[in-house]
Amino acid sequence: MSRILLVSSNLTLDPYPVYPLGMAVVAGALTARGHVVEQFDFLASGASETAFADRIREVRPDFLGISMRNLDTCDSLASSDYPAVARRLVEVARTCTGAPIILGGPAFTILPEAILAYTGADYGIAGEGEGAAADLVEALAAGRETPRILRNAGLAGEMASPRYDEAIVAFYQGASGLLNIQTKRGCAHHCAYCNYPSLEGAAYRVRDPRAVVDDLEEAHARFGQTEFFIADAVFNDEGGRHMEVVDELLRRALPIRWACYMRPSLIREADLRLMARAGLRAAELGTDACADATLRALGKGFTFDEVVEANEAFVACRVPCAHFVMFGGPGETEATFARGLANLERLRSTVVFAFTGIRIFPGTALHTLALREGRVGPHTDLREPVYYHAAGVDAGALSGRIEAAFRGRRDRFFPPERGRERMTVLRAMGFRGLLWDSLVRYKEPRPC
Ligand code: B12
Repeated sequence: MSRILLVSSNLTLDPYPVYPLGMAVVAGALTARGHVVEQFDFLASGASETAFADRIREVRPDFLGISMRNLDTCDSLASSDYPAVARRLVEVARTCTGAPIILGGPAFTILPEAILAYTGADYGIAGEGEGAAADLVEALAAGRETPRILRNAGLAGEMASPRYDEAIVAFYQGASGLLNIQTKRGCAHHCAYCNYPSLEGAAYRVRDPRAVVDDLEEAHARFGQTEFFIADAVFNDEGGRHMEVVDELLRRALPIRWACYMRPSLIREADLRLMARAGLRAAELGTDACADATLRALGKGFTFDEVVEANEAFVACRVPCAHFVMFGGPGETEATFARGLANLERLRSTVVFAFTGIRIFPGTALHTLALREGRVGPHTDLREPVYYHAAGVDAGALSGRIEAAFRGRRDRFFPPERGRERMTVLRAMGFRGLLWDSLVRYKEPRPC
């Protein structure tokens, strides 16, 4: 049995502070293997290095695990460097403990070698942390030789339940009002820019819906939590397994509400009505591009007509939805751009968040394209964000035209900075949760 201190290094406030679910899940798994686990959230501590050092001295861990969620905000118009935060935490930790430092989390998984070298930590687990974290600490405690980077290609057993930490929950209840949960892992789609399949696997693996709802029920009973985000890469899978979670929620009739990510295709109104009855409060749609040609270039596998259809289904059920779109990616031309802006006008009673350029992640089709087009070389350090901007469209001019098209609309956000400002104002006014959903208003009440 080892003493382990897990630390969430995530300081991102956009679009709101997000409960450190990865850390909670690893804590759950390590505890289930008999280890003593404490959790520390750097953001909740007010980013206090002193509080961090004090906690290390108090816990006196045998191992220190640092969870790294974000590399940056994936916004080509802003700059942020979160690995620098992890690197600083490693430096501080070295002054007060000799415990081996283990990294994990999606940001680490995307660039394991570069991040391990940059931060100066001892070990890292790329991929899912449940079994791998326990295997690593047990191997090290037994004095066994272990590679510095472990690549966990997939879980053999059940995904662990998160071990929500009471003090950390209290912080996020105040900061965002949301807790999160996963019902499944994996993404079976092949979007050109996306790294989800390499983070979670390319096939869906579902949790037992009863276990998922047990977790929600427990969080409600322990903390009075009523608002959740389902952090699945895509909640609506083609096989319909998400409806098993919905059925279980309906059966238990918990007084909770939830939001999730959805793919804007194959969204049936009847299913949406059931979801709404089961507590669906809003959905974020991975629309990604606004014209059929750019949707095709991103490998999305649906057309803009299907996006409009999905949007109408949300309107019919009076469930707010938001579309996230990126301009200036592969295949963007003057014609697709004009078509894209016109297409957005077809989306009523919804919110649109627009970005320009697409961050290039290793191992994606976009990376292959960028290599072929000579935009990056085989040795380009992708820790420094590199954005793909379509050749032949002037990124600056594009931004100006999106801004002009969105001017005066409170339900359209560009540049992303504008959304941040508006959300900050809403938070200061006391609103909690997703916030953008408060911008969608329907004249009639929900039909379900
Ligand atoms: C759901 C989600 C969101 C939701 C979150 C809602 C909520 N309330 O939870 C929303 C829409 C708000 C969101 C926002 C953002 N997101 Co997001 N999000 C995700 C998504 C799909 C799932 C994250 C999740 O919770 N997974 C479930 C947990 C259990 O998994 P996990 O954290 O990976 O943890 C596992 C392992 O990593 C590992 N592990 C984790 N910690 C540790 C620690 C140790 C020591 C060890 C050994 C292992 C380990 O074990 C865990 C269990 O297996 C991921 C993509 C993905 N498929 O992973 C992107 C992702 C995390 N997001 C990303 C980004 C960039 C953002 C934003 C900055 C975007 C923006 N501009 O707004 C913001 C930042 C929000 C914030 N404040 O941090 C990036 C981060 C990497 C990067 N590129 O920088 C990802 C990976 C997507 C991507 N395109 O690359 N996001």
